[in-house]
This record gives sequence, C-alpha cells and structure tokens, in this order.
Amino acid sequence: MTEITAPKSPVTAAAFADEIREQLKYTQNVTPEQATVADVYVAAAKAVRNHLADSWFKTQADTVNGNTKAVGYLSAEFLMGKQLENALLNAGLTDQFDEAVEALGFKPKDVIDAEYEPALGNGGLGRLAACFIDSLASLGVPAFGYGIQYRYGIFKQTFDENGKQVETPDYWLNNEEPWGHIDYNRDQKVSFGGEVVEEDGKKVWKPAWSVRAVPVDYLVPGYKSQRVNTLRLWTAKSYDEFDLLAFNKSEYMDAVKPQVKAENISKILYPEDSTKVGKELRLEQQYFFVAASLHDAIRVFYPGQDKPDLTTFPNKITFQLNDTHPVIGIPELMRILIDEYDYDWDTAWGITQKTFNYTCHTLLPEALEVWPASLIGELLPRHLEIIEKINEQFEAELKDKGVDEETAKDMAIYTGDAVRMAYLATYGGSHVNGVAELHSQLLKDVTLKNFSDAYPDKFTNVTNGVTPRRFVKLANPRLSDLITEGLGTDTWVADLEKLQGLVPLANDDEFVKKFAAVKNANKHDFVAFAKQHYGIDVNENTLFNTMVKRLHEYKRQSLKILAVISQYAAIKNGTVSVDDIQPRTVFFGAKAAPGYYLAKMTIELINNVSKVVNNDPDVQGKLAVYMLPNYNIEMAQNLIPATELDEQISQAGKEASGTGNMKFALNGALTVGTLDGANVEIREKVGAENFFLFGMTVDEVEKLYADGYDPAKYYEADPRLKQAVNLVADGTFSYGDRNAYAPLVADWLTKDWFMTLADFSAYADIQGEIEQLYKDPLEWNRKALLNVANSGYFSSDRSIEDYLTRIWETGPLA
Ligand code: 26V
Repeated sequence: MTEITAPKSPVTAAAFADEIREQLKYTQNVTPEQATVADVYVAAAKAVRNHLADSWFKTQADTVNGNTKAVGYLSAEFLMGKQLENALLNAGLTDQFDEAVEALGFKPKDVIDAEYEPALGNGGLGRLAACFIDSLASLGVPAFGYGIQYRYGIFKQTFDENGKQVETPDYWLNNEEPWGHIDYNRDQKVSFGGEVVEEDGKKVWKPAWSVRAVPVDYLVPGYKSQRVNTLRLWTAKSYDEFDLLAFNKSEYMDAVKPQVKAENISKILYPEDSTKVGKELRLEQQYFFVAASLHDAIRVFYPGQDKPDLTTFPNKITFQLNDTHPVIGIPELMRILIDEYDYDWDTAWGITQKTFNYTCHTLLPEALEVWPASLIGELLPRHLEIIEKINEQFEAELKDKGVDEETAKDMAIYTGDAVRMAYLATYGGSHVNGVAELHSQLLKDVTLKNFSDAYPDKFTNVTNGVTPRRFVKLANPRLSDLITEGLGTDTWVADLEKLQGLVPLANDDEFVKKFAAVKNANKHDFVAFAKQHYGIDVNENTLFNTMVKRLHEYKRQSLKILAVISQYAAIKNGTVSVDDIQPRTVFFGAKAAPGYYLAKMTIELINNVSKVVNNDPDVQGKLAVYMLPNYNIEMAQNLIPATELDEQISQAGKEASGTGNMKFALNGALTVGTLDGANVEIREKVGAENFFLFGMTVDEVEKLYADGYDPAKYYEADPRLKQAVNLVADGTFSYGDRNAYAPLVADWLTKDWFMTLADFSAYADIQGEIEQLYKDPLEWNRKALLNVANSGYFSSDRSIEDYLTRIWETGPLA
C-alpha cells in the first residue's frame, strides 16, 4: 500500500488569505472590497475544502484498493451542525484562518457564524450519526455515511404571543452551500410500483416509475488523521424521459407533475421522531436512499465490472442500519443479488445476512416501524415477495430450533397485514445492538426477548458517545485550554480517556478555582449570546440549570416545570426562607413534533410559566425560567459549556441512551437524573457521590404498573405537587382561563403514563441537596471537575472502537 501523503501542505496565513481572495474572485465574483461576511464564509469554506481534496482522493483509493473492510453507515438523518470551524480544526488550519480573515478585514467569529446550520435530523439519532462519521474519519476507518439531502431540514421553531410553538420551513438551500458537491455523473436509478411477472421461470419486476438519485458528496475530515471520508447524501431528480412519457400536448402543466412527484421524495425531513406515521412518502424516502446507496457501493467496490463476484461484498463493506429506517435494504440487497446478478436464494441470503447489522435506538414500542403490507406491495411489489419468503424461511428455522408455534407467531416478520421492520432487521443481519448497557439489556429482556432467546449471540451493546472535537474542543475553548494545561498535552482531543489524568487535580484547590473561573466565563458569554439571539437579560449570578432535548412525555419536561412552579409558589408564599433560596435560572429548549398535542401544550405551559415568573417582582433575582426557541446544535454548543446543572429525568426504562447527558458531563455540569439510559453508566464512571440520583428504577416502575398506578394518589399525598398542579389548573399561567391546560392536567391526574407524579416528591426533595452543595462553590466545582475527568469513556471514538471489535470486525486503513 502506498504511503499516506500529507494533505495539501499546511499553509501560511498569508497564503491562505490569497486562497480566500482567489475564491472571492473566481467563484464568488466579488472583490475583497465588495465582499460581505457571507462571501468570505463561502470563499473560506471552499478554500478549506480544496485543502482536503488530496487526502480525500487518497482515502478513497485506499478504501477501494486496500483490504480493509469499509463501513457504510445507513442513516435517514445526519444532524451535522455548522461545518467551517470543524473543518478548519480537523484540517489544522484554524490559526491560518483567523489571521487570514483578519487580514481581509473581518472577524473570524463573524465568518464562522455566517454559516447557516444544516439541520437534517430530528435529534439524538441524527446527531449520533454525525458524531460517528467524525470518529470514523478521526480513527482512519474507511467509511461512507449514506443518507438523504433533504431540501427542508427540521422546522424552525418560534413562539406566538400566547407561547404556542409555530413551525416554519427550514429551506436551508436558499443559502449558498459550499460543502456539498453534486455529482450528476454518479447517479443511480431507483424504481417504484408496477408489478412482478414471470419470464423464463424468473421473477421480473416491471416498475411503473423511476427517479434519479443524484449523490451530493460532503467531505468528512478526520482530526489529525490525514483521512477524509465521504458523506454521500442523495437528492431526487426526475428523468427527462419520464416527463416525456407523461407529456400531453394539451396539458402542458400536467407534464411537470411527475417531476414534482420525483423531487418530492427528498424534499422534507419528517419531524416526527416516535410515532409511526405510516406515510407512503416516508417509505419512498427510505427505499430511495437505501437502494441508491447499495448500488453505489457495488459501483465503488467493483469498478467497471459487469458481473462482479458479489460473494466478496461483505468483505468490502459492512452496512450499519441506523434504526429501522434503512431496513428495506435487506430485501433490496436480496433483490439485487437474485434479480440483477443471478445468485440463488441461499447464496444471496448468506451475503445479505453477513452485510447488515442493526442498531435499535428506542424502547417505545410505537417507534418501532411497522409498515402495512399493502403499502409495501404497492410501492415495492418484488420486495414484498422477498419479505414473504424471508418470513417463510424464518418460520422454518424457528421450528428447527424448537420454538413453539405461539412464540413463532409473535415473532413473525410478515403477519399477512404488516411488516415489522425491527424483526426483519434482527433476523436479516448479523448483530443487533442497543445504545447503552441498560437499553441493550431491556432489548434482550423485553422488546426483542424472543429473538434474544432464539439467537442469543446476535445481541450486543455499544454505548453511545459524542465527539470531543465539536463538543469540547470547539464548544468550550476555555475548558480545553485548562485541560491541556492540567494534562500538559492536548492529546486528549483524540484520546479522551486521558481526561483521567485530571482526577488528582480535583484535590488541588487552585486548579479547581481555575475550573470554576472557566465555568463563570462561559456563563458570562452565554448571557451575551442570550441577549444577542433572544433579547433576554439573564442574571449570571444564578445557578444555570438546563433541560434541552426533544419534547416527549417520557422525557418528562412536565416534571421539571411542575418543580419550577412549586419553587415559585414556595418563594411567593414564603414557605422557603429568603436565606435558603438559591437563585436559579432554568433554561428549556425543545421542539415538539407538529402533530403531538400534549407536547405542544407543554411548550405553551413552559412559555407562560416563564412569562409569569419572570415578570413577578416577588421572585426577581431568585428564579427565572426561559424557553429558548429553536434548540439546535449551535445553541447546544453555547449553552452546554455554561450549564452547571443538567436535567436527565426520563422515566426509567424509556430513554434508550441520551447523548446530551454525555455532553454536559464532559463540560463540567452536574447531572440530576434517573437510572435510565446512559445515565446509569455516567453515574458509575463519575461516581455516585458526583451525580444527583432520584426516582424509581425500571423494576419499581414495572411493579407500580402491575399494582395499578393511580396518579391522583400522589397528587393528594404531596402538598407541593398538589399546589403546583392546582396553579396550572386554576389559570395562574393562562390569565385566569381554567380550560387552557385542562387536557394536560387531566392527563396528569388520570393517566400519567410516564409516572411524573409518582417521581415528583423524590425530585423536589433532591433540589435541597443540590442547593446545599451549590452554596459551597469549591465542593461543587470539585465534583464537576470529576465529572469531566471521568467522562472520557463517552467519546464517540470509544463507541466506534466498540463497533469495530464487537460488530464490524474491521479497523483503520493501513
Ligand atoms: C423514529 C421514527 C419513528 C417513525 C416516524 C419517524 C421516526 C423518526 C425518527 C425516529 C428515531 C427515534 C429514535 C431516536 O431518536 N432515538 C434516540 O437515539 C439516541 C441515539 O442513540 C438516543 O440517545 C436517545 O435516547 C434515543 O431516544
């Protein structure tokens, strides 16, 4: 194998400034004098991209010609966040950029901020995909991210004058997008509909319509690895001939309908992230990107070969299915092998099963996709046949294993009416993993129990992680410098377990004070950020307490707001003495799925609590609540480093992992949390004494359900809770309107599916402990520092290492 050549040589700031000028001149067509900050951003982005080109070519060549198996990460979402700063860091050009941009008369931060954030994901699952491709490149593992270049990302959130969520479209491509390269010459045809006929004893699919999948390539530079991988996002275009087919001279307007239909496929990211929508367009999206990606991989790894030996396919690339969304890839690969390349069923099955692995990201039964068989039959008739046959083979296999009929029926992949994608993924791949220890255990014990009994060896765990490049080094430069000072080296950025070296420094009061000063400076910065972006005046001499994540009942934003209301009432009524009040600022950030009624009502409630509390002179300087609009990666990068107390308060057994929890711990926030998801492991690593644990365990939750849960009992038992609920019910936060939150209140008192009320007392009690500790800044910060020092495990580099050994059986390029 050839040596890795260095990327286009590290340049001087002056040379880099010239490269930016060249981009301004030849691609932006403006003089440096005419250039706006947006022009400089685009020019700088293109200049950085050029620096990555050689390493990119080299990585691609080594990926195809070497004998290291590549990873294909199939994901309907990649929530990348802004790219420029990260690309500069990974290309080693940060200093040159700063100097060059200043020479051009601009502020580096303004140029970085000028980028429009790409938001092609809903939340945790999409952001995890982005962290994973960063880690794959940083570790030098050959990899492709495969997904969809949606024209509209997750909606932008604002609030109306009543505090209700308003969604507006995120048409991100209205802005020049310098990172993606659309490659019309490497397109793929993806077909839909029609029928299956038999010709010469062979099944032949005669589709009714096709779309053109065109790849848009994004470079994924590794941190100091000299490797640049590819994120290939597909965009849907129509075929001219298709338009002609529909063309009717008298109805010219109708002739463009097929084009609209084709291009609709990649138009919008679905903003739901739990309930199954069962929408035809979503299935079209899934098949669209998966079919294009599988064909692309064959093109890449068997260039120019008409009849490649695809029995070697699983040695070339292993595909990770990011949740059930790409699972249609299993029957698609079977179809490709049998129909397009003439393999027999058994050979095709052997290849397919070896090629795929499945990650499950949920414990909510409603988030496991189940497609109506009629829909699959209509859209992908050949695939439905293949799925039926897979199911027959599966049933036979279960019978051989001695699985009883009743159980086998429960395990059906194809029920006659529906196709269960999680079951198809479990049977059709080699490995299944959950995303935290507890989650993986619950998959084995509950969600996929029968599968785990029948195929115990398939099941494994890979605990999630987050990239330290974006979420420590870039988001928190002050802490990064302090860590480097404490460790005497900056190698921790690529080897996060090195943070352990900070443990002894927790006994060094001077170091702890420096650590506290970093947090205070970050808080100060966030106050300015909040003023600039939200027009609010945050009091920085308060405890910064944050809950940011999607709005879901199971995550229990309700629990937090009820506790805030209770504290508000206590201050107002004087039930808590002035001396005992620890001033606090509570930040919420959360988007609700547009059709999720109770979630949207919870947002409205938080906004109105905020209005009442923040305008009440009785609690001024003691308590403030903000619902920050449009939580996104940029907000995360600014708010997390400034946070002192993080909320991870889901009902035990519901949050698969969480990744925000890891970001906060790594940035020196203490967590108040339940024994759920990765909280369990975070607490183990950082030490129980450095984590505020409260609430029921999974077993206790189970038992309470079994015994019959009555939320009203808890309401009656704790006067703090009763008062908080009453204040919501009596119109205190709705100008006296008692109906405003009636559905929410009724849900709490009669259903309360996620047992918010049952956990309230424990949650309210632990606030006392939190405030007690906060009174002693040195002790608080010592614990916070220990959180940082002991959270190195939660690097996505470690997650990827675990995937490499437990699932993918591959490694870095030689
Ligand atoms: C599910 C569905 C269901 C059908 C409708 C469309 C749709 C879109 C997205 C999803 C994904 C939901 C699963 C998810 O986001 N899980 C989160 O994954 C994180 C990364 O593993 C994990 O940290 C969170 O705990 C988990 O909720």
